[in-house]
Amino acid sequence: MFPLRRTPKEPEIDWPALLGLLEDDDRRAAVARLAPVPGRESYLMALRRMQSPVATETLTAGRRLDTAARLVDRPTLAVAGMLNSGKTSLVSSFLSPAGQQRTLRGTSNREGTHRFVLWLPESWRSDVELWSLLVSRIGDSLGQPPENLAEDPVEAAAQYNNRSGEESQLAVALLATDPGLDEVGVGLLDCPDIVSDEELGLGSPQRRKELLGRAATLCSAFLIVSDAASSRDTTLADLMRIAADLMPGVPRMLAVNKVRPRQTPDQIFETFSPLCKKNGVSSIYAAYDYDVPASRPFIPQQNDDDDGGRGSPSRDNAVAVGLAGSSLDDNEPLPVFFEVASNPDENPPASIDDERFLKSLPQRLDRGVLFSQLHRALRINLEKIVWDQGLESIRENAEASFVKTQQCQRVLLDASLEFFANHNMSGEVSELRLHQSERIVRQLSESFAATAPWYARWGVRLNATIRNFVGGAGDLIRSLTPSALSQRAADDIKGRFRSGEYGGLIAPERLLAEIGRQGGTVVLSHYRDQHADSETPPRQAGDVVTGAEPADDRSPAAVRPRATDRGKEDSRGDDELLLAPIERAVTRFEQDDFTTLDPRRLDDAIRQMWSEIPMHKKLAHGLTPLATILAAFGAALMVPIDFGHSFVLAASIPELFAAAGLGALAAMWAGNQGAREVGQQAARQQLADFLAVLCDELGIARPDPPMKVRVAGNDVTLPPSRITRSETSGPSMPVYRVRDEFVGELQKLIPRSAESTK
Ligand SMILES: Nc1nc2c(ncn2[C@@H]2O[C@H](COP(=O)(O)OP(=O)(O)OP(=O)(O)O)[C@@H](O)[C@H]2O)c(=O)[nH]1
Ligand SMILES: [Mg+2]
Repeated sequence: MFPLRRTPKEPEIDWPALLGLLEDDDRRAAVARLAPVPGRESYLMALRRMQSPVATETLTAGRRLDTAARLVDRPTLAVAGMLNSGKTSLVSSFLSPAGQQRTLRGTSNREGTHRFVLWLPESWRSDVELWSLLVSRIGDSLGQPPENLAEDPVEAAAQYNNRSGEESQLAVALLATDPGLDEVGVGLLDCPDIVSDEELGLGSPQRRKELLGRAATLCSAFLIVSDAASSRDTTLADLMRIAADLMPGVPRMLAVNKVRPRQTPDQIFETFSPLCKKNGVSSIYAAYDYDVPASRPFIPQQNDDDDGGRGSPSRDNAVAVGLAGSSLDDNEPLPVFFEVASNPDENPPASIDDERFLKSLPQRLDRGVLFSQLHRALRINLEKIVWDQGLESIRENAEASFVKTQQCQRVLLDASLEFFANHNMSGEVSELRLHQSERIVRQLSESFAATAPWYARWGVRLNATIRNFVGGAGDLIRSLTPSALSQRAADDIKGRFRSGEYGGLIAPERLLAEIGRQGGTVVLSHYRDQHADSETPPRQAGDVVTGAEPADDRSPAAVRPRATDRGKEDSRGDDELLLAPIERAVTRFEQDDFTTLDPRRLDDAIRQMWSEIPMHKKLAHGLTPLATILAAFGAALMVPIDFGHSFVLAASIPELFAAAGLGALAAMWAGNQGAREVGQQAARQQLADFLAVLCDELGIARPDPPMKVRVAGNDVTLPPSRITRSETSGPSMPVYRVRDEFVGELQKLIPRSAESTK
């Protein structure tokens, strides 16, 4: 027995399980949201957030595949063959009497089949979803949607024969259902012959062959019908070759009809088997000419009642009556096909068991084959949607969120550096500046006062230690500038800070202007988007756009003009939105900056410095060095107070000295590695803290990993911020990452096959 069943190699996709994964927003979630609030998103949620149509496409493709998987149980047998060989008669033999009436049989051209007629079990109509999928599948394979075969035999005959005479009709399959096929559970495709002359105008042999090829993709087996006299006909050889070419993996069988009694079944076998072997045809069936009484001894009778009934009893009666050569209700007799064997002993009707009747063939067909091709196409489609479209756009979106966040962080760092860094003539950062917080000023003044030699302290009303300073900045300033002279000196120095001659005075407006200058209003698109949202129809806030800048591409240009096109008023609007969070950031930094200088290293550095100052050298007029130094510290504290809150002065220690006119001291400090490092270390911490607070308030994730700054030709990594993260109530720019756990699970449930990557 030939192997009719082929093992399906296609990977099975469990759609409900896959859907579960695509909806999972927990353990197997597709996306991790890292900022602003950590969380997880499922594949479908992520696509919906991105407003991607792929979410719906995935669901549609999945459902189609799922439906197609259920069509696997619905095989169809192609019945093709020689002109007038009895193809339609063979198909008829499976139908109910009513169905038989709707077929068209006969030798004249008016009785020829000139359309593809697909007979399906009546029961297949009951599942509406499956039926429509089936119908669309038929349409897809032939290129035109099918047409129903009329219930009325006369009309049906006209359709069968294509009496409307249009060649194009050849591609419109006729679709009929019949209860006679319910038991066997297969469809039968009654094909037109492929030799009918072009002159008929009903499709050239070439066109018929081409359509046969397409129709063949619907079928899970191919039955070639020939009459006994055609064993040497080249058309038969052609047909066999075509079938082999069209459906290489599909079982092919030969049905020899109208066998005359002078040929025994084994002779039939002998006659046709060389051709069959050559073309990979696996079985030979034969039916004796029912019109010849001498055939009767050769015609076996299948007993349907024993096996639970493979056909309708009425049809069996028709066949049985047919065998007797008479007719029933206008029904013509029908041929009875059985498999012939090479051994004559196996061919007498009595030794033909049920398996050898053609009517048993459907039971033995591989039901997985019919829709395997469709199934495969749908699986690849789903695979492509999920992997190449869905996951890919989620990935791009996540990458874009990273890139955008990094751009924002870079802008904020560069803007901060304008204040927090001292730049040399060529614009490079030569040193970082310290936020001259009360804490830092207090530390510096204490250390300078405690270590100062006697000559330096002259005229300063301070004890050896000023560690008993109490109260706020005001008290500290009074202690630092105790005399009218030192106050005047402090005022002068203050003027130099305020004018920007020394240090960086961080005022929210100036920081905003700097952020703007660095391109911040473009990269901080979440602010612009929110602004635009309040003017235009609502859109999801915090949504990061996939792909390249600018983000404006997303909304119709008509509703929202591009940033560059907008007038000054609009950009002022954007600036106003940014000002409040920047103000909050500066104030918060001012309050939360607890950075101190390393006290031991500070004292060491200052002590060493004092020792290096030549005792006799007058460093300033009127005031001793210590008094001048303290006046400079006092001035540094006064600057922000003068402006009110949310101002921060950043200045390096050498800058403080330089502003106080202590150039030699400035050079000395800058030249002493230990001294320089003690200031730079604290400055790095402060810069990191300032950046972190700025990020928090502007709704941008803090840099992770920490950012680098190039200082005096070296890459310096900023430390992690010590200020606790706070959430902004304003717009934020989320950061997403695709989770490996999801990709791993996806690979298990819908493996990426080689075909889909083509
Ligand atoms: N004598 C005899 N006639 C048969 C037998 N089987 C079919 N026929 C007749 O052969 C003629 C052609 O049969 P169809 O079933 O229409 O053949 P077909 O292959 O569908 O024909 P086309 O579709 O026109 O190619 C009909 O008149 C049938 O009655 C048989 O075993 N013996
Ligand atoms: Mg026919």
